[in-house]
Amino acid sequence: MKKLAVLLLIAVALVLPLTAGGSKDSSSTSAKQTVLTLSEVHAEGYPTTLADYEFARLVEERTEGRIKIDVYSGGTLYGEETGSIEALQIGDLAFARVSASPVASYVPALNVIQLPYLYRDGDHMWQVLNGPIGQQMLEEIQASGSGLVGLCYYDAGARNFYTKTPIYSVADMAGLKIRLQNNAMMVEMVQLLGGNGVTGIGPNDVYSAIQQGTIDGAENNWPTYESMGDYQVAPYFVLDGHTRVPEILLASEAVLSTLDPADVEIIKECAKETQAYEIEQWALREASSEEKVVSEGVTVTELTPEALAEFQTRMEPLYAEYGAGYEDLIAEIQNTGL
Ligand code: BDP
Repeated sequence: MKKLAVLLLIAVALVLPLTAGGSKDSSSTSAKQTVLTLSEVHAEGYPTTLADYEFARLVEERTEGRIKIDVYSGGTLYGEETGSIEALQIGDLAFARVSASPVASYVPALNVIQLPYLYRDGDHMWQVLNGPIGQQMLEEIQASGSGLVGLCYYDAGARNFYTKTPIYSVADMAGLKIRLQNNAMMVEMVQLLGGNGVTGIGPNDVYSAIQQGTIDGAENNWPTYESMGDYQVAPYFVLDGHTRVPEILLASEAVLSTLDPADVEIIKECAKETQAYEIEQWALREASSEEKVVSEGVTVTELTPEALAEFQTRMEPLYAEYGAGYEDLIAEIQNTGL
């Protein structure tokens, strides 16, 4: 009988998960394995989702199965990244792959690395992000006391406006309701262009918001425009390239603090290793998404140098406001690679 009771106890310990991070979260531990959750708004097969799975695979392998990460894609856990960020802060969620844009509401310094027209191109951005400035910014996420830990950056290309009517110049933006990520700086950006920024709509709901007329358009990169199907309801895509906003893989400080510090180091190492993989996947998908939407009839507008210059000069007040106190840093970013 005693033997049976011991066996039963072992079975219960193995099967019944205890909460990790002292919360009601999906993060759980058993005697053998800690199971953690990662939230992702993108669908299966999207570059960031592929990188999430690669991260999970590496962590499980390197911790010899002590840590397992379950990826929830397609926004099934949190359709809005702000929700996942808040869950990380209170330890209700272990990881979230998000855009740097909504993170800036919690770590304002992050606005500096996503100011409109800051980078000359993708290479310039990567030189900055993978150099001391970018790494310092990643550290700043935790140092700011946000409860968030920045693990690594991923590529998300350039963001462009897409609408139901064509845009050839700033004048065509007048009065347009444009969906934006939850970031006050971006709302002001659209205001400076004469439009109205709308926040609070998750990326998976942009299609129906355009279809229903709640908004006139949105802004994003080629893969999101294609993957979410938005090109079917807003078929004009203007190559204004207003921002390059990197993705960030975030962890919950509260959840990480429940793990063995050696495993936390492994987690950080694995995340960094997935960056090159995501960038590779990104390049492939950026090209194939563009090709797909163009073949399905999207009108791509290239701005004349004069029209583009006007988009850029309209951003001056944004630099004055959000760049205040960061003038040297902005100059250093601008001079990187020159
Ligand atoms: C995409 C990002 C995703 C954001 C989305 C958005 O990959 O993380 O949630 O934009 O606009 O490019 O909300």
